[in-house]
Amino acid sequence: MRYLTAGESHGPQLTTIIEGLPAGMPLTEEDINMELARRQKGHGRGRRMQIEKDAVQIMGGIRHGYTLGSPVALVVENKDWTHWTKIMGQAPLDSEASEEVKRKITRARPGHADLNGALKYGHRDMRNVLERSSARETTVRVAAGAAAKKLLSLLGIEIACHVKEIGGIAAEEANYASLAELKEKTEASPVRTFDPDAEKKMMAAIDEAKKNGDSIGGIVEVIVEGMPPGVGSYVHYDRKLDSKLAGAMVSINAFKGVEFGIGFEAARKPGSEVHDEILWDAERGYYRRTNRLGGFEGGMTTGMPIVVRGVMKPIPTLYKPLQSVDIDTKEPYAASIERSDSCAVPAAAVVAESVIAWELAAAILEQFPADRMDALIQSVEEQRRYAREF
Ligand code: EPS
Repeated sequence: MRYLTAGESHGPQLTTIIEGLPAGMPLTEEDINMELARRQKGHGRGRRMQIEKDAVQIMGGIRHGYTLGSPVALVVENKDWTHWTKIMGQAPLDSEASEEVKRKITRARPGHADLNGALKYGHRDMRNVLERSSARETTVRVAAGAAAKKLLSLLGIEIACHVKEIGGIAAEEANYASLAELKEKTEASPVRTFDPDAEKKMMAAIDEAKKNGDSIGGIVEVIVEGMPPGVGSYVHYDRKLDSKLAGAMVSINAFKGVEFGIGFEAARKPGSEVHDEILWDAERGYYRRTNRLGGFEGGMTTGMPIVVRGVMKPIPTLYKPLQSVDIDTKEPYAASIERSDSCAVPAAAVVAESVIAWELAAAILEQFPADRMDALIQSVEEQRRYAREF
């Protein structure tokens, strides 16, 4: 299964085409819109989110609520486009159009794609870079992830996300009885966190950053329950499923690092306190006494919950900008100021959940028969039975 996305932040729409979903899978616009709405929320979002109300249109691949096996095309319109039709228009500009029309950008923002993207593609106007490198694109990554989440849920696999840390304020360890409880609590939180004390402090930190013209980052966690064991592979580097998850996490705008289970703590502990003892009983089959490795051994799922965290740096667009250089004059200048969010970590948790769901669904479709949803459900069930008795 694969997908591509197209579209600029202030262009007419965002588009994705998904290829490889099995036929006969139920999928509706509501399934996708629910996820799009989750991504729009969160304390710290800027004014753009008041303009947009993201809603998907299914433009191909689905009939009467079920996938056909053909590519699925999804579109989300940018409401803000109506204000940008001149600046972002597709038709050539006539010669007397003023420079003002282009809203040209020549002062790169440190930490953004602006300068590297401009010199790679030869853009003297860095708007050509920032319009595509903007995290607005994650809207349709979440739409694609919603299709993946639907597939996982039909296979009895559940996924959730929450915020562990914002601007150096860490939430207490989340003690939840079920993913349903984790979701209920964190979805009700303006910063998508489980710890109500940390929630207040995180919100205050975001307000403080905003007041100072600054931005803050954080850590998000994705948890997956119900993955059958033995998905992925140890036989070659590019089939290790944990490495695909790591790549997907760092592919999210502003994400700089990934951890599984106890993560970097493993460097500070002896092996006896890192590895998970193996047990067996007739009902569960093989399981681990602990889950310090976060659901993976040897690039394959163990059947234990997958626990993966991603680190998001602060958004590089600052209202109090850092020093930069104007690429036309080479003079030092303050970087350009674009409207932005002071903190998008709560929204980024939903993006992380989406890209992880995508990689897991893709790995399942690679390993099991993938043309028909009914056949897929049967073979994943058979894998679970086989693994229990192995
Ligand atoms: C973004 C800048 C802001 C954010 C945007 C990401 O957009 P604008 O420049 O229109 O104010 O709101 O995020 C989204 C639009 C979104 O849907 O998440 C950036 O430069 O990355």
